Amino acid sequence: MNAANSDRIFQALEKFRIEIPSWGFANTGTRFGKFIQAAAATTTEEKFSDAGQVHALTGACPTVALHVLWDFTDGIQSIGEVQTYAKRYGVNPGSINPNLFQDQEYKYGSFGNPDPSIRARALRHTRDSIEIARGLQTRDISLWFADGSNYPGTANIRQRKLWFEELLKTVHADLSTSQRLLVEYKPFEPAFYHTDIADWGMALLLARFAGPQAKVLVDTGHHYAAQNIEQIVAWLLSEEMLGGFHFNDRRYADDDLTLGSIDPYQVFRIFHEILFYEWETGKQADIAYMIDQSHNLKGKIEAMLQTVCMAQELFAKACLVNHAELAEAQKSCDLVKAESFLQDAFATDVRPAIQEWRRSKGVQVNPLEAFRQSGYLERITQQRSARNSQSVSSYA
Ligand code: RM4
Ligand code: MN
Ligand code: MN
Repeated sequence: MNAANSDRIFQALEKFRIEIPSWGFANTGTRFGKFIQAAAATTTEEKFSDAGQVHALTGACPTVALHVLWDFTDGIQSIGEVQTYAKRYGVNPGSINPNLFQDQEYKYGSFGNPDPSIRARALRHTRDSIEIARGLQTRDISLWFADGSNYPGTANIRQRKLWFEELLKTVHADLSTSQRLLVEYKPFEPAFYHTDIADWGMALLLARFAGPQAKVLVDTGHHYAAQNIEQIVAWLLSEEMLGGFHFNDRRYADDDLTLGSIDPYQVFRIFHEILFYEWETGKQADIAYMIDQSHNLKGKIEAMLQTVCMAQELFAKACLVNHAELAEAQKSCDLVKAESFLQDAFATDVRPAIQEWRRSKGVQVNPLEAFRQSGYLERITQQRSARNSQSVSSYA
């Protein structure tokens, strides 16, 4: 690789930070049961400890996304505790994720629930979440709604849209100037007939309605199989409405598989659209890169390290596209040439340059290998296995 290219990779990696989710270290499962792992984290402190490991080994994950119900057992009162863990384990709180789907009350929805007292409860919880984010001085409140219905005719779709508009506007008014609301969409699951925020267009309309600090969050797993995700990304960039990503890969639906395990070229194309936008406009896209993966079978910390390394690799590949030449080829409709700029960048082995960057940062050249050598996994397995073995895996 020539010096110019390794320079580009250095610069790209310098600004590339990716947030890891606290829930990625906990036991998770499918609707048929959970597979318990002896080393899984069950407390907020353990999640911070594991996230701290990922950051220490990669130097690329300084923040951890938190789920209000799962990580703030005493709500707002837990802020101090979370701050202690952040300091202790060297990783800061990141996006705050309200939980509007787990409580029994939300069986028929949260913001879209026909019962005004349940909508009020959902509003209260979202406001508390904004308060928590403010207390922790974190910027993004990330909203995902399970709201929807399972059978035709059972929900007033238009009315629910109005309730969403009203409540999103109300919570937007609560934001401090530095905070943002991220609105996530998902076509189905847990609702199997209609989902209130099913796609990027609905999320975009609602975010616009809510106010200027609301943006769209693209979870890569939340699309129909044939959808062109990078086009959605390009449109959201063009509208200045792309707030962040939840990265994961999928084969069928919202599978939460490891990023790039099925289709790395797609992630590359997404990064390419972002970098091309930045080159063309001279603006820095203000995007929160986050991972949203729950690994049922793989070791959780290993899978997270694998994901971060893959994200860095694909981002580094995307930064090798020569934008000026690509723009020329596009203008003159030189199709093969234009396409080959992407293909050549994607085919480049960027790993040696990434290793150089890691060396220069004083982090592990091979984070996964270093983790295996570190003894951390053996230690937490010993500490946590007794508690985890008591975990319930069956839903019966
Ligand atoms: C959803 C979505 C959300 C996540 C929940 C637990 O599928 O991806 O971002 O918070 O799962
Ligand atoms: Mn998500
Ligand atoms: Mn999901």
